[in-house]
Amino acid sequence: MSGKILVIGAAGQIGSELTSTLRNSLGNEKVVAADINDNNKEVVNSGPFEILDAKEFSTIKQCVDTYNIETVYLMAAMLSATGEKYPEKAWDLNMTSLFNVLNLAKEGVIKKIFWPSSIAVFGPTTPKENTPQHTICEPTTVYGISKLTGERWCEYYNKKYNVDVRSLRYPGIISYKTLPGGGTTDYAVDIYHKAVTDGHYDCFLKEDTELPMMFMEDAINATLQLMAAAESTIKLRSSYNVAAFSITPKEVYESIKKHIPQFTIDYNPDSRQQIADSWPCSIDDNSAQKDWQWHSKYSLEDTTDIMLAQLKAKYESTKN
Ligand code: AKB
Repeated sequence: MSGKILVIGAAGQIGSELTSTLRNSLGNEKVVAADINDNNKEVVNSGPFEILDAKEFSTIKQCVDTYNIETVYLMAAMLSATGEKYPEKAWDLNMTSLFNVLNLAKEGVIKKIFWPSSIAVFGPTTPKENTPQHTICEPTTVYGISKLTGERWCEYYNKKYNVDVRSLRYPGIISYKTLPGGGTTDYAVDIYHKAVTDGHYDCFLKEDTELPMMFMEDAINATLQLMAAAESTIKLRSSYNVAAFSITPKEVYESIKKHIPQFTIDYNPDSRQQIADSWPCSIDDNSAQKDWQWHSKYSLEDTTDIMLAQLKAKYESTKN
């Protein structure tokens, strides 16, 4: 990667860790972070930062011109649960931002795009176990509809205009640095925080709701591996299935209990249960394995070890 990189949505759960990993490997000045707010001080203070609304084409274009940007990671999106509260806003943000960067690439202003899709492209009619790369996709959330539509546009821009756009269907991502916001899989992050701070968690999904998840480091590695792969190896220009492990809230609870025996949990499912019930339990990521040698490294037990150690240290340090 020679040219500069712009991460849009750099203050978010995945965007913030992507920004710091890219800055650590390429140098801070090579990675421009942008977000609608400047709340994430680590991102704001560790390199170039711009306030930017991903819906505004002219603002993105100005930023790309100013910094001579070659590659854009578009991480801004409204996730599944918030999207159901604000369907039109979710559609507007998720689609307008994608067209903005696709059109910059079509015009030759930028060379390469990463855009995240999600397991939300699947729906209740999709086979639930080991969900194949190519299968029935009838999503029932606005977020899922926007991601599936986005996938079709990515493929279209690649085939028609030769745009180098690459994408992954992320499962739920578990991380300790930046909180996720507005997703259905957020419980799998919240539960670790509450285990450390309160010793009790009220879970918004049923105990046996099985969903595909991944530790953040695997998600970042998958993203960077896909972006570094030779163009000829990228056979799918819609979006690749990627998987690590599948878990229920009860299994996460039990893995935490091995470290914190007094930890308790209650299950009070809310509207997010319906969304979770429409998604797959497990994902077949054979195409990613075959095309660009993807393999996950972290299991649930690895994730629990790291999450609890990091969060204990974080909450300890804020006490002092
Ligand atoms: C969500 O829960 O909405 C996201 C996702 C699976 O894309 N984390």
